[in-house]
Amino acid sequence: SLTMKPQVVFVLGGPGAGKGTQCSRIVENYNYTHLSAGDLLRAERAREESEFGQLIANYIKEGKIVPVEITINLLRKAMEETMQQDEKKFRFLIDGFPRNEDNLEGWNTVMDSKADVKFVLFFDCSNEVCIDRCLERGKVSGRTDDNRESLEKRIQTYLQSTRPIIALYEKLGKVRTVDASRSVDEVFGDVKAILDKEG
Ligand code: UP5
Ligand code: MG
Repeated sequence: SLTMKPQVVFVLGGPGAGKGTQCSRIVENYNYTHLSAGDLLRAERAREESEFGQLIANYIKEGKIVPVEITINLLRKAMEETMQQDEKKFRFLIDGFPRNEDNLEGWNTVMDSKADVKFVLFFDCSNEVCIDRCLERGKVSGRTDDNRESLEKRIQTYLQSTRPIIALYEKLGKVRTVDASRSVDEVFGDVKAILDKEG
């Protein structure tokens, strides 16, 4: 049978910018599968037999970016499983990846020939709003990195490593930017306009 080449939208933005929230809204309204690199890493961390559990735990707490070999395998497996279960599910939102040069190199090596990156959906949000949202969530999330110390590091990593990746895609004309500091509904209004236009 004919298998479609996976169509990918990278979803980027600072910690707490609303990537996961908006991806959930997209999935409710469009034919996309949401894959959060962070969620996949947290699930791998929780797996008893994982040889990477401790490494992932340390990286996440320190707000550092896990070596791409680990992340890319999780993403590739999740994409393959999704398409094996339903070949019509070939559109993916890849949330929180690629975050640095290592990530981008890993993607280009393993996935570039296997998938098309349509564009980058960039949730633009001030550091202050990002920090406030994560600290608020930290009261109930149980996430090991929703505390002030980890958040400082996550913001630093975002500014130093991830912004340059977004800038690189910007030069290629591939970034669609949304002001993510507004309400969930307002942000999603802009997201819808972008997706309706891009198809
Ligand atoms: N909220 C959301 N939208 C709102 C709005 N418009 N107005 C008011 N509140 C809003 O939202 C965060 C919080 O804000 C929630 O409480 C939400 O209700 C509220 P969410 O949608 O979860 O934001 P998101 O951008 O997804 O925030 P998240 O914390 O998931 O972002 P990070 O990028 O920091 O986390 P991620 O899970 O992607 O990565 C965590 C760590 O994993 C990284 O620091 C890194 O150590 C590791 N990692 C890698 O190493 N490699 C990867 O490829 C990916 C992750
Ligand atoms: Mg998230």
